[in-house]
Amino acid sequence: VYNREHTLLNGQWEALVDLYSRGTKMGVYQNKTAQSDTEFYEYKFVDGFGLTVPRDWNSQREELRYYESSVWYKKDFSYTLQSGKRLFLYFGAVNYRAEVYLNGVKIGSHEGGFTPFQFEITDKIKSGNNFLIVHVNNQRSAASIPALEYDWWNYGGITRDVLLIETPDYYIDNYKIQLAKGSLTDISVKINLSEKKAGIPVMVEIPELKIKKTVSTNSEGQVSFSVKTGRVPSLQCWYPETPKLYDVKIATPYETLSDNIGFRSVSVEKAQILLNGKPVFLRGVNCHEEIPTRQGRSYSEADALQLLNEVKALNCNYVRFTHYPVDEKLIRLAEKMGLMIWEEIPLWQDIDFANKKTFALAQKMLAEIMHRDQNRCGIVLWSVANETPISVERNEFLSSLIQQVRATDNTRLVTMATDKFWYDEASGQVVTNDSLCQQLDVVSINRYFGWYTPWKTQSTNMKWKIFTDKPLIYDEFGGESLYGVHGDENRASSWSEDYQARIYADHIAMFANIPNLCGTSPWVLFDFKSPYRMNLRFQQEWNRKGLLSENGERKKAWFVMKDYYDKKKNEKLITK
Ligand code: GCB
Repeated sequence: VYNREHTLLNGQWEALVDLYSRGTKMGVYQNKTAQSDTEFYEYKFVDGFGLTVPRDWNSQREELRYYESSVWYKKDFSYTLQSGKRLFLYFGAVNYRAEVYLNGVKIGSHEGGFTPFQFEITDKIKSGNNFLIVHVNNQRSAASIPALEYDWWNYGGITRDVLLIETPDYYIDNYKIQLAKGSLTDISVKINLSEKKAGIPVMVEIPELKIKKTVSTNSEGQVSFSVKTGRVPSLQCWYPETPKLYDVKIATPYETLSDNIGFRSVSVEKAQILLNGKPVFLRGVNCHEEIPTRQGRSYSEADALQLLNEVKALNCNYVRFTHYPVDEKLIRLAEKMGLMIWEEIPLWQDIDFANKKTFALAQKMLAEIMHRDQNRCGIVLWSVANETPISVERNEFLSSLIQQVRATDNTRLVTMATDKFWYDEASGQVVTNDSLCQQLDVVSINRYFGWYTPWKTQSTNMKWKIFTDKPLIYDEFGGESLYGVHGDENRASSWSEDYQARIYADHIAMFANIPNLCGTSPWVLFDFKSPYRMNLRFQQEWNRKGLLSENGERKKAWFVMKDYYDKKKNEKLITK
């Protein structure tokens, strides 16, 4: 959407805090003012008393820090839509529920705090002044995704950009331009126009590759073809070290769009992950979409840069964005900076897996994010869940999502994070009972030895033979420390940098025992806000597992991990 003709509706919006969510009953969306002597309204938006969009409300006003309920947002804007044009209202994300009203009339609603949504408003926009009202509610519920409890802050509000997008009457509805599966030279192009009309010429051009091809739509309004890239100039695949993006143009007689698209292939061969056909080790880190110093959601380009600079400083070639889809700005910047990306929907731990509505919601979230990021070559892994408890319902639910990923996108890998494995003292082996992993391309495991799970033996004695026919990512490990605290490296309750660093050293020593290890991502880049963390001496509502403190100071464990990645980077990977 950012490459289309658009107007940002960001900035100051008026806002009403509605603790009991009475506003719908009261008709707040109509924004009425008294017209007669007997009339009155018990709500009124006032200019100057508002909230900034995009941004969570918690970090904007002290009294909203713990707020979990409704806020009504209002924006006045003036617009004149030329005849023959169509207009869409697009939200990057609203956490968690949104009901949208234009000029007093409901135009739609959306559930899910981290994915984009849009409504066509061509017939609803007035020439001149308009008012937009959004009812946002971030109350947690058992049937939601995520559900009632999760280890991060429930930042509410219109947290990402709001755009008005103007298109011609007959517009490019979708384009997917990526390397064809299994090829390092052929680019597959799939384009849909907004209506089912045959014979409309669609041109695709990649000037740097001297590619220019025009194909007419079929009766479905689609074009689908693949182009061979020539030898001169030859296609330069996207690599973390050389994250090449090409300028791509798509044109119909009615509009021209352009995007920066990179081309790479990611696949699995036996127990290895291959990037452009070559084995790759994912040197990653887990990253929440939070700016710790502000205690708020990241929302701007500058925020994205701040987070990703720290990912790069650790010598990473990969980032796991946890536990929800992040802003498109972060994804685009990560790709530009040469980071492979794990993207995940927030099916975190206890989800109502037996609930059909929850399942439909998960399907929709997955579809929304896979659609938004279909052209982002940086994304190599789609994750369907994190640490969910095993049950028949969970297995059916997640298995369907795994199939959905495969049916939508066969050019990336599917995974999920599981913590259902443990060390068996009798056999000296690490074992698992999570059979769902058989369905994945990549098995990803989370286990906090030395923190939640005390070591039962020296880390180097532990034998690993888990799904040895598949690549394995050690996806979460670590422990807590408060920056600046030094103490006993053998005592968890010292909360010391020394104890945390020891956990890292022990894990790194153990990694040599995992034959199918293809990547690691410590938990977590920065200390982050979490209601789970009530130790007032060391935590004060901060999860202290950061390699960096909330102020960006490097803890001892950061240096241990950096040293590991420096060595890993120079290691030659041989095709097994
Ligand atoms: C986990 C979760 C992550 C938590 C982390 C912790 O296993 O996946 O969301 O924040 O542990 O710190 O407990």
